Amino acid sequence: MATPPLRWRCRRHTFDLSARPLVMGIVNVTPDSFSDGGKFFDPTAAVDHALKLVADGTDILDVGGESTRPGAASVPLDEELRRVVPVVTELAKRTAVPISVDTMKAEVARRCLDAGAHVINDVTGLRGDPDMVRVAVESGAGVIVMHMKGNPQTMQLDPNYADVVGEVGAFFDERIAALTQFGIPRDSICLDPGIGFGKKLDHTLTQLANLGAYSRFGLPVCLGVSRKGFLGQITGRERPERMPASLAVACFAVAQGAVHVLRVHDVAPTRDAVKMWEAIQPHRLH
Ligand code: 8Y4
Repeated sequence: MATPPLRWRCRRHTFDLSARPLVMGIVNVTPDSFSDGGKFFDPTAAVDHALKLVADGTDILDVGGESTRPGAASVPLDEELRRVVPVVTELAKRTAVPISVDTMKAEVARRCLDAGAHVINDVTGLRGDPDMVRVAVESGAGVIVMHMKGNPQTMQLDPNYADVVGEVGAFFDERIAALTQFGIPRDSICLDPGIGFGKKLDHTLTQLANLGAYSRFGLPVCLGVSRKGFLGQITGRERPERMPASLAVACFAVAQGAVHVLRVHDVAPTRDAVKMWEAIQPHRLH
């Protein structure tokens, strides 16, 4: 059966997701990742890292200034703006690669879109800030609608589901209906099962084994597994040693044919894996 074309509209850029999955490279702009050690945040290191990801073949840069790790403290608006806006501004001048902004704050999204960003990656699924939907509508930005049970402070306390895939699918149904009603074009929406966001190991493995369940929406699906805790639970490895497991899971997801955007730290190996999948895929017999 021929698969229909799949496109993702993000302002002046439209991604073609029929041919191969996109690689989204993670650019963390937090003091623990890049800092001059003083009062003033130095965007140079973050920009240099992002440009390295561009050289490695990233299709999108996901710039974030607020750690969303379980239990992480929230970052005040002025501090988040001070971290990400200079980085997005500089990147928009120095690369044509589309930029995504990982934020829960409408004002951060708006300022980054003004600086040239294309995508809002909001881990609350645009439920966190009441102004976020308006920012998305007015800008025409692509939006990543991620599932999270609870909030970053509470999500890993004791998440429970009767049917995790069914509940996340119902969440997508509700969000797509609400967002399109408010004027966000359907073809600008990308869905994300939110790996590790209010899920125990069993929930994560169930989602990863059944990603095809989210294909019924006919929308792109983004997956973020890179270096996450569940990989450590299975392999016993700490974060710096989780690249091979991250890559393996990304490949298993892509091979299911149900993932279109891979959010990763390690762009170069992921890009190689995608190239290999792209070479093999057309040789499938009917
Ligand atoms: C090392 C450092 C290991 C950080 C794990 C982490 C997703 C996301 C995050 C995701 C989308 C993270 C912002 C969690 N995860 N956005 N953001 N999908 N769309 N933790 O899965 O990477 S932050």
